[in-house]
Amino acid sequence: IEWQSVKNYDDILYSKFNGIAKITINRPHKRNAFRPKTVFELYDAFCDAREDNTIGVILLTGKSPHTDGKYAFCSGGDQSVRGSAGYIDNEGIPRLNVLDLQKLIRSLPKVVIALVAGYAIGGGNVLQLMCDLTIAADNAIFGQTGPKVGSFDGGFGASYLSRVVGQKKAREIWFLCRQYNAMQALKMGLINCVVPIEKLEEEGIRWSMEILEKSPIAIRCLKSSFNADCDGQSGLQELAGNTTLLYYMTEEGNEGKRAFLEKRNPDFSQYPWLP
Ligand code: 2NE
Repeated sequence: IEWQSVKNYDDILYSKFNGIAKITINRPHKRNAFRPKTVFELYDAFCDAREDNTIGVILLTGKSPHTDGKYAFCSGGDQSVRGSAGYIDNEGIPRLNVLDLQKLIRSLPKVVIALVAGYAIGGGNVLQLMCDLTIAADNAIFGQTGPKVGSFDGGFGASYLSRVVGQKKAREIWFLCRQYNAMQALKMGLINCVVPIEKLEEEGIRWSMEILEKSPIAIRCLKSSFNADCDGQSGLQELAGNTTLLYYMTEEGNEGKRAFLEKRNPDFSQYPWLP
């Protein structure tokens, strides 16, 4: 695969190839923990991939291994910049901007696949959870640490996690703060499959290519339908946005617009009231 770099960032790498965007958290010395800047850069890259209509699948991964040989997808919020009201950016402003990133990954109408090698811990586990699919290497380790380090994610990190692995398991994960290996994560339904570490990206590309053969509108409607089941009014907004999109693509919808612009009454008589 000849990945084409799209833009230079400080904390992430961003490249594209044949309908696939790859976003890599690039702070291996911190096990790919994110600071506010990392999250702003991730947000920017995800927006670019959302807006690019040649891109159908986005891979999210972490730069690994570090020079000590250890792998990480992401170890959550960078505790060394955590202040009294959030993670402090260069201007001294406390932020929890990863919550905006979670919402973006959830709602963008393309498939996001996490490729997890090594640690997906704390906010890093929540990030992989937010992705539509997760492919893990056999060395992957998952877990939450919030109650140990004075934090928690009571949003998607609790509610969606419990939809994915069930209430009992989600409570276990948060209350005990244990680490789970790839096979345990697979068994609890937290991830989709486990592959040897050297096959991780190859498998991600294989899944992406299979998805890219499918109908873009069917995939986007399915993603918003899955979201609507859990996401209340914002889930319904996404789903309904797709019905409006499809309506705009019809002759019937265009008759309304044309009539307005031509300053005449619309004529919908030729369009049936389907059963
Ligand atoms: C990930 C884990 C288990 C890896 O352990 P190990 O033994 O392989 O590595 P080590 O030595 O702990 O880490 C290597 C270097 O990375 C830094 C460490 O401080 C260390 O730095 P040096 O001593 O070499 O200078 N590092 C690792 N994770 C970091 C982090 N999150 N922030 C800053 N520096 C980090 C082990 O490293 C670990 O348990 N990490 C902490 C995991 C954690 O508690 N994350 C935050 C959870 S809270 C959160 O993410 C969150 C939330 O709850 C709600 C909203 C938003 C975020």
